[in-house]
Amino acid sequence: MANEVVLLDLKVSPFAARVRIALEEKGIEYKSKVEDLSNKSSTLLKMNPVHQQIPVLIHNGRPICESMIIVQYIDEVWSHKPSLLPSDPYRRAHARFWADYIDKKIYPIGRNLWASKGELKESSKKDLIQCFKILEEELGDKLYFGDESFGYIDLALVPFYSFFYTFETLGNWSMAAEFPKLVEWGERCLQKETVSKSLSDQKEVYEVVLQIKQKLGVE
Ligand SMILES: N[C@@H](CCC(=O)N[C@@H](CS)C(=O)NCC(=O)O)C(=O)O
Repeated sequence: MANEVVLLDLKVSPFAARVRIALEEKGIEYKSKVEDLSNKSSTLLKMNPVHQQIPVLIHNGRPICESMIIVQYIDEVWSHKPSLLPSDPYRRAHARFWADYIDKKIYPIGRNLWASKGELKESSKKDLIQCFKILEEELGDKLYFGDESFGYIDLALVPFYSFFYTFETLGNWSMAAEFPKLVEWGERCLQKETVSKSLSDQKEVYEVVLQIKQKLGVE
């Protein structure tokens, strides 16, 4: 069977970045179709009618939606390459727990920090710092969240490394001073080509966030 792989994509999206990293980790050739979210394509609306969001992976014409579900699909279909999820059921559950924590906390709280002002911005700043404390503790002295090699939790979190400059600048704290282990971990992940070619530059993300803030009227 031919393997046609298309990704409905967007450079600065942390969710799309997860899928790009997974595809690179597995060495899969794919076609990236960049979406304009202010004018969504008919393909996006047809392939993800429920959420109408990117990323969508279209494998031989069939869509898979939601970034971490896509990553698991990639891991299962291209199983000849080293697995992103651990093989031990307990460690798999642990990896899924942390990916779920990142989804439930980092993006929504981080977005509240940069897309709001006043009380909500202040409370989001406190909440986000608390989340990073928890993640820094979970990482501890390990090289990667899973231990010795880059895996599922790292893949779920590392796209948010691109947002570190945005968070610290708009929240007025220093990631390197407060969370040195997370910053070192992010730099370590970036040494992998699969990661560096998939992530956006921190300043580029900041510029995009400033434009969105302007549109929302929360400069
Ligand atoms: N839970 C989704 C989140 C995807 C998401 O938020 N995508 C954003 C871009 S970063 C999007 O398509 N937004 C357009 C919209 O919501 O209309 C995932 O993990 O894939």
